Amino acid sequence: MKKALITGVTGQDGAYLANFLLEKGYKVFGTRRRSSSSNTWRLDYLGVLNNPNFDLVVSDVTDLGDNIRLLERCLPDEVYNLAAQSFVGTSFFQPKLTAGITGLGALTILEAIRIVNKKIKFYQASSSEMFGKVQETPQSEKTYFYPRSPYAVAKLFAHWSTINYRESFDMFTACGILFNHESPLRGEEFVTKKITKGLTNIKKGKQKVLYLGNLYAKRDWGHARDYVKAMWLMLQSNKPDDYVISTGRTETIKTFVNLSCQNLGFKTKWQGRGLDEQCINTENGNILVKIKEEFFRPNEVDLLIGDSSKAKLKLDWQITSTLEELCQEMVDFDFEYK
Ligand code: NAP
Ligand code: G4F
Repeated sequence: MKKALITGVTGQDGAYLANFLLEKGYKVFGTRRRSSSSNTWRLDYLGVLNNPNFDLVVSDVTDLGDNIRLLERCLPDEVYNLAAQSFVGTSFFQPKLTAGITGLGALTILEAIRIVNKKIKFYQASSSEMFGKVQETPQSEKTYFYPRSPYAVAKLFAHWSTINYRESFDMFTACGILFNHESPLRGEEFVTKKITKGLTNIKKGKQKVLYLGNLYAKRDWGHARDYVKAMWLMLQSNKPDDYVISTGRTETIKTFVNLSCQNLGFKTKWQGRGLDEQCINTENGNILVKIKEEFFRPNEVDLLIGDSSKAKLKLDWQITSTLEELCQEMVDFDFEYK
């Protein structure tokens, strides 16, 4: 039985990846950091928590000794490093904390692997945010990086550290440069979930208005379920390498609002410009969406669209969900659950 260790298993990707690996017959260890309250609802929802082949262990990616003991205890064949302060907005206000977890955290685990057993395969959750102010479109493995946030800078440190350990110590390390991926289990501060949850709440009469920031940034959104499969495929390959994972389609935040409105049966029109732009429910004249300055970032990533030809060719990776299907699944979940 193969053994995998997932850091950050309580997050969106951690839950889907644990579920995927258990279905593949793995023994899975997932780490959660010490907290005074439980946040294992995603694992619970997917039925991972009750699986006899799943163990939830307490560990923090920033502590080397902790990580060495963790590896000695679990003896994994594969480590998936998903733990991060992953919210770009927060990284502008907590840059040092973000660098410590998102950047140095990866280095800490790489170092622990180097000390305990160099044969352990390592996956690093790199990000399309590293392309930032994009130097070419679409973005591929060959595109120059231009990070625009403390989060992206930290991810770039982790990315190059992962490549550096591969080249220096002959370790099997792979980076997945993943573009935005969403799901019903997405964290509530990320824009897609904020939109589906906010509009659903309005539909149910539990919220009056949804406040958003920049409606014109463009993102390449896929489904998290498809993207965790790519992580696994990278570690099954004969040779360690880095891969862009994306859908190749980009849309504005405004388009995602429109899709969500359609799914909820709202008839809408947009009016106004800039901070005065609003989305109106034409059936009753109520304002559904307003703009708030606080949700704009000091620095924006205007356009992301990925070219994942390499992953398709070398890993035989494919997407199975369209943006329309993803949005529908999120809206349905928000309507029925919680
Ligand atoms: P997420 O939902 O925010 O999950 C992050 C996980 O990291 C959570 O389980 C969190 O624990 C954990 N964590 C935070 N600080 C930690 C620490 N010091 N020690 C141990 N664990 C810690 O993120 P996600 O969307 O699943 O993304 C997974 C990874 O992929 C992240 O590294 C993210 O940066 C990266 N990524 C995501 C996307 C995307 O679109 N989703 C795209 C590219 C890359 P708590 O639950 O306690 O907070
Ligand atoms: O949903 P977001 O917060 O995701 P962002 O910043 O693209 O980062 C996500 O994807 C990255 C991969 O590219 C990951 F590495 C990272 O961990 C995370 O998962 O924001 C998307 C866009 C931004 O342009 C933002 O300015 O939506 C815009 N936006 C507009 N109004 C908003 C809002 N974002 C949030 N979170 N909240 C708003 O009210």
